[in-house]
Amino acid sequence: MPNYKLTYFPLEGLAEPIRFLLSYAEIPFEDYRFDRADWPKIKPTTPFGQVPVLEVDGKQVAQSVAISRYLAKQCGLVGKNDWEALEIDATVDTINDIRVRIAAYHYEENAEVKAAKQKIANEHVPYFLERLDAQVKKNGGYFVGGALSWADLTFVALLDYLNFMNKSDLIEKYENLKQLREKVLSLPAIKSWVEKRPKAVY
Ligand SMILES: N[C@@H](CCC(=O)N[C@@H](CS)C(=O)NCC(=O)O)C(=O)O
Repeated sequence: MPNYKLTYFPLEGLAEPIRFLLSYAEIPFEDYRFDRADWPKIKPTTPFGQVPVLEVDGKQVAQSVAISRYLAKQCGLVGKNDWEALEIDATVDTINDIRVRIAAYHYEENAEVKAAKQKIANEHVPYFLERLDAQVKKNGGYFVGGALSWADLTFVALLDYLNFMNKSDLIEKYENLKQLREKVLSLPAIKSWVEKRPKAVY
């Protein structure tokens, strides 16, 4: 088995979907969480000045979604055919559209711009969530094809971070998404990861 090392800030954020996938695939990995103060030193050692970065036997790669897709291929979470793989990719892109809307206002420092961005998120995010909830209902309790995929793991892995930024439980009103969260969190490998992971510091 190759040697896996995941480098990220000391928090869940964009690394957590990767950690969920590594855990689900039962791939042992070094979960390297550096001190924020060390970032200026680490940044130039990464491929594009951003983290997460995965190293596989010393080879580095960036981009959390691409890394997740790669790991999902290794543990059979990419759908039964190319069409399902496409639907899974599209779902992950929608999940990231939600994250981008929320992060846009969360990280904005100018009060006026922040309020405007929050207004956009307040309109767009429920619109997307309602449709994702209906998608899960239509697909037998999962996002795609009535079976677990990396879209399900990605969604649940990112939820804590999204809820933290949004200061509320985003899926409170969405029964199908809530059931999906319970289903993913009760998978033995995910349950054991969530129990043992460091407490997130955002
Ligand atoms: N599209 C990239 C985005 C990576 C990203 O935005 N990383 C942030 C942390 S969440 C980062 O490295 N920020 C520090 C910097 O840019 O200096 C991914 O999904 O991996």
